[in-house]
Amino acid sequence: MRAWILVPFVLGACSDTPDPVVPSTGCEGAYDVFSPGITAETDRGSFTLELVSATPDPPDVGDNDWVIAISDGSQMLQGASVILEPWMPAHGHGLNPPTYIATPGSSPGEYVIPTFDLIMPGVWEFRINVNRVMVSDNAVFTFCAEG
Ligand SMILES: [Cu+2]
Repeated sequence: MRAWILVPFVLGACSDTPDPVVPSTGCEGAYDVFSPGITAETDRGSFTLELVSATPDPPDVGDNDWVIAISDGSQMLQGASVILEPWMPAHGHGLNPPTYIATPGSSPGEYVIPTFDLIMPGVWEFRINVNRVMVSDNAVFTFCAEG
């Protein structure tokens, strides 16, 4: 009888114990190899994103500056809301601030992402939401910051 009473207590104690496994900060798993001009389609095929330039090249720990060009399949997409959310899937965290709202770039369809500071090495997802009038769609670039 006593053993059955103890079981929930033991399970509860386990779930409060910090995970002893240290998440990887290495370049493991699936990620894209950066080169200027690399493209990504949005999930529902509404838009194509081109990562025109990244400083540093390739993306790395510390301050990063990106320019993205977006088309809708027939023409460059102007006047869109473009928001970047860097996310580290292996660790379940992003950055602070979590999101970066792009401003229009120097040519039609170009968007400049405000400087974002990658806080640690490892594989990062760069989740980008594009919203234009009634169409909202998402694309992801995945790169490893070697540090
Ligand atoms: Cu992390």
